[in-house]
Amino acid sequence: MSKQAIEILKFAGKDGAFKRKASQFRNFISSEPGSKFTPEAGRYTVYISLACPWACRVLFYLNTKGLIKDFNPKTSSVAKDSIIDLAVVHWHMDSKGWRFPNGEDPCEAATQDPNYGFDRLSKLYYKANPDYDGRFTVPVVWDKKLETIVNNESSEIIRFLNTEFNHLIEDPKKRAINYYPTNLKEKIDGLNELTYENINNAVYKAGFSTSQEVYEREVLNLFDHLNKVEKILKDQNSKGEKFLLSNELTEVDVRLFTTIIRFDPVYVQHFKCNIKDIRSGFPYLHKWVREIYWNVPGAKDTVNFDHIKFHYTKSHIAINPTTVTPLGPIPHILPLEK
Ligand SMILES: N[C@@H](CCC(=O)N[C@@H](CS)C(=O)NCC(=O)O)C(=O)O
Repeated sequence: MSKQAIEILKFAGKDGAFKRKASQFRNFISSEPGSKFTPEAGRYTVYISLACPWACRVLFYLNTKGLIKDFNPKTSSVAKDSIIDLAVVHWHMDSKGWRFPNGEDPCEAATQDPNYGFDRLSKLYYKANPDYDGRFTVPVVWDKKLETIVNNESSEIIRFLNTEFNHLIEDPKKRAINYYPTNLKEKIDGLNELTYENINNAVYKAGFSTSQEVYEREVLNLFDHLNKVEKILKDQNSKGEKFLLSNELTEVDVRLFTTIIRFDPVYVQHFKCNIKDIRSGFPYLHKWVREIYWNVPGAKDTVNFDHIKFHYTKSHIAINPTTVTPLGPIPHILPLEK
């Protein structure tokens, strides 16, 4: 079997449809009595890829809530007294998964593994569980004290980052940020359900499908739901509210943002999600994504278009065997006022 065929089979099942496996480490950091993983400054390292929309949800929380301090987007360094440490993998993912840069293959904005100097993320998974049999995905929350993975599921990680470290955050404005306020919980959960399957994961389902029929079904469903979100944002706009559920950013905005910011630069061409693009086809989504990118303090630095574009186009060799990365769109995101 050719290398390309194997690469495709990794993602798509026999019916040509992409199926995402469930994450396996599902513990919570909590200050509740009896908790195994308590919130402590300097105890945890978060491993991410700047390319990955799931991992960048977590980076968004770390940076906007001040859990990492003085984040430098060019090097990914953070201040030594940050509450949580950060590790960033190379944008290139090969058949053995994510890896760290080395002398022969440097990578701007990637870091070394700060805990063990591992060359690959897989080694961290095996350190936590020698019998691990899942994929070596980012994000990962690593506990330095118990030397294990706390959680590798972004939707859960962002929940405990939202509340459990607040007492350690110095800046009162950042401490007060609450992306999952009690009065909106139900609405957030409801909208998450719609956006996860039909937008966040749908771009992958369209892009990794190996059958025309599955692709068409998925891409049409995706655009159907982009239209629904566009309508929500239009209604919000007429009420003078900037975001999906209120005038304040919530979890549902952050979860959708990391997908929509990748849409025009990558998903349109690489995942064939090209019925329309965001900038010319969805005025309200376009306004919303730029509002977050340009105006939410700390948001812009969580977006690295080089990592995003290089990762998808040079790692998925089944989709792009030449590994040539398209230059456009230029610019990757338009200014706010256009
Ligand atoms: N459900 C997980 C999904 C994470 C995920 O699929 N991450 C991808 C990167 S975008 C990954 O690390 N893939 C590595 C692989 O499949 O080998 C989450 O939201 O945390």
